Amino acid sequence: MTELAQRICSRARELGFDLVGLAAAAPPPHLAAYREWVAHGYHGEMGYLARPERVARREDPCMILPSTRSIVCVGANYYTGDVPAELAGDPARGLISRHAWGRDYHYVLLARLEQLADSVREATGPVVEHRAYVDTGPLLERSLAVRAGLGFIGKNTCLIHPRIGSWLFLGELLLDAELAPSSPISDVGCGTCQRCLAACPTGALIAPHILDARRCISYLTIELKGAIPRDLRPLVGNWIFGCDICQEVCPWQRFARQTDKLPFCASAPEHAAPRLLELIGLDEATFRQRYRHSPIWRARRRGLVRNVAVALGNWGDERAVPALVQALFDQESLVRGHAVWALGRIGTSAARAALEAIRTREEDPSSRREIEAALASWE
Ligand code: B12
Ligand code: SF4
Ligand code: SF4
Repeated sequence: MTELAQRICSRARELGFDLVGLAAAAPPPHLAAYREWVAHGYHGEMGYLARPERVARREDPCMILPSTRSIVCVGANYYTGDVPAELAGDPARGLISRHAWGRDYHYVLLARLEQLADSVREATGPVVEHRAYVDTGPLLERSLAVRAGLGFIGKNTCLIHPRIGSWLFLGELLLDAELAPSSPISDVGCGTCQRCLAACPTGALIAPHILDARRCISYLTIELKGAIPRDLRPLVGNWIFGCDICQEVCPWQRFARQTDKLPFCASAPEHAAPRLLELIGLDEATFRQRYRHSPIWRARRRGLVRNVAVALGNWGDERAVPALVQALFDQESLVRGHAVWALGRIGTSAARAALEAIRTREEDPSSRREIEAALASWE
């Protein structure tokens, strides 16, 4: 390894990255799989993944920064422990996936990558150009991470490191410096295991290494802006932001080491598994104050409360009825429609009376359809 490469790797570790590797600025190895995935429409409403200019950039990182000669790939362990069992098993609580327990990783890790770029510039002079990305850039991050020796892609589609597992955020630094590439990890993989495919509640892992995002709870609770398809709502359970099931069941996770890196820790167990009844009435100001610096910000208040309504319907307990009845008057029709569904699922006479009462008052066509569907299910 050259002196510069060594310096980059040790500085990346100093900055708190758990994994670092170097990749050549060549098209990533899984391009054909990506193109096929998009062609099948598995990206759903994440239209940016299919836009031709964005696909072209994924095909060749030099389309982003023409002078790119190397890519520094990093991984940050975000495993900060588990929700206490009594909270995790309580259907009156919502589950938030581990990646969203702490501060928004995009900002935390981008700042570290910029510091890494500063160190490169100190070593090489100010001429080196760079671009830093975490998640949102037009890069095939898992594929590049494989090339840089950070791990292998499991059948759950996640990048798994054989000694750390997959609770990892990925990031990249595109550099116009020539660095000898790292070697990919070989001879490890899933073998005959299929646990993640069997465990996925919605059947989103339609085949090994292929995820139909339109069925994935992570997509439904974070990326989807409109209504969650009715047939999938019962399968979402009490996940209210993201989903960790296909990683929790993975045998490689036995190697996960708990990180003490504060940015990714939940401020309290309550944050990782909040009471649903405390969230259904969440107002805009509280949402902003509580989630501004969290990944949960992405769902907006309307998305999060929509998810909470679905989880309450899946809880199915009559104690949820009064709060759901209040949600029938939420300013967002999206929330009202999902509260209707939840009341229909709980199905008590009080729930039915509330729906009868708003039947003629609801003006939004989609919420009206939800009411008719809920009432019809009783007839
Ligand atoms: C869109 C997206 C999603 C979508 C779609 C996910 C998917 N699997 O396609 C949704 C919203 C569902 C999602 C969910 C999650 N995401 Co996401 N997501 C992305 C994003 C922005 C693009 C991914 C993408 O291009 N998907 C299209 C598919 C085709 O590509 P891929 O996921 O890279 O999958 C590769 C393999 O499937 C492989 N492949 C295909 N066929 C075959 C066959 C064989 C034999 C092999 C070996 C490989 C292989 O080729 C693909 C191309 O690299 C990336 C960031 C980025 N820019 O890459 C983050 C990213 C993948 N997500 C991340 C995270 C943390 C998550 C969640 C864990 C969050 C959560 N808990 O809810 C879940 C995990 C769910 C899962 N099992 O993937 C991390 C993954 C870290 C890791 N260890 O893998 C990333 C890298 C963000 C980051 N910078 O940290 N995500
Ligand atoms: S994140 Fe959840 S819903 Fe998505 S593929 Fe994994 S287990 Fe299935
Ligand atoms: S659960 Fe099994 S099949 Fe799925 S990613 Fe882990 S090792 Fe691979």
